Amino acid sequence: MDSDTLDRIRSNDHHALSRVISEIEFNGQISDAFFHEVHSHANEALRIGITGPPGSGKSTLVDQLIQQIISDGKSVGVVAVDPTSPFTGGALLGDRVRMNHYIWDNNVFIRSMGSHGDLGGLARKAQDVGDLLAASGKDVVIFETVGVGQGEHDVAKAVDLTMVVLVPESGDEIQLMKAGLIEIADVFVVNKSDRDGAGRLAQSLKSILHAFNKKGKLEPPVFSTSADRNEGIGELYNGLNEFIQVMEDEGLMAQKQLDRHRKRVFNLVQDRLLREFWTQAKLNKLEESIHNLNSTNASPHEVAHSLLSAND
Ligand SMILES: Nc1nc2c(ncn2[C@@H]2O[C@H](COP(=O)(O)OP(=O)(O)O)[C@@H](O)[C@H]2O)c(=O)[nH]1
Ligand SMILES: [Mg+2]
Repeated sequence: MDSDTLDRIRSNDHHALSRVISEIEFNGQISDAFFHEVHSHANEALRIGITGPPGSGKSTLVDQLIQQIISDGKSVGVVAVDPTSPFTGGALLGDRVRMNHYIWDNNVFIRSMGSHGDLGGLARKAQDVGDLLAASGKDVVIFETVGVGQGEHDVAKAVDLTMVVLVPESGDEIQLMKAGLIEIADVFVVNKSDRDGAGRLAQSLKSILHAFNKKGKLEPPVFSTSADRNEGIGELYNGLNEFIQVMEDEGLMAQKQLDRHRKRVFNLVQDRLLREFWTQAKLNKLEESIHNLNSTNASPHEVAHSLLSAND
């Protein structure tokens, strides 16, 4: 990546943005110096993660939020993260339709990103993509993740606020707790409020959240929407802004950002060390030791010890 690319990112060139995001997605070689520059030019974009079961209406909700954000005079970058997709660059079908809708709008950038099986790297990628969009001047960055497992937990590490979208069909509260969604959620949305059971779900969620709330974390508010009918969206948008204001006033946002920063440095160091350690010679040695399992009595500890003491 050269300084021309950086200038283009900073001048909100969506083609350049898309190109660099592909590099990040496919683990391209981007220098630390480039990321350093990007980071130093990143504004204070608010980073929001939106997760929930497939079909709960996340994309519909994001579309409505985009409208709210641009009516508010702000710009937004949306990245649909699909951890299950080995997808090659660009967009999932639905997102391509969305993208076309805004193709001439400099205030809205939308694209998709797969994880390519590299789940652990998702948090790092989301952080870098967030910086990139912030450097292009976006006021809000939204990551939409399919809630199917580890993916949303990775993305939650890269955002200021995680919104979990549920629907009356998404199962009972016990399942929710098992999935660890209560741990990562800052805000809940009960979508498809036009359906039976939505009011009941919102009520029982509220009482659970009240009972289980941890110190040092605000009790997550629960919003009710019907995204495809544009109902409850204005209330959700205003409620989000109020919630964020409280987080800021109480110093919780700053704390969260510091924690994120610390963790990010930690992960970068860990990634680098692992990459540097596993040279081809060491990988070969490991394979040899596995090959000889029957003839030697080397324990995994012994093999690890010898690899760690090797010089190549
Ligand atoms: N009844 C009802 N359907 C909705 C609502 N919001 C979205 N949908 C529909 O639910 C389906 C899945 O929505 P989508 O946004 O693609 O869900 P995602 O997989 O979570 O991104 C689509 O057919 C939407 O039109 C809602 O509030 N009520
Ligand atoms: Mg979707």
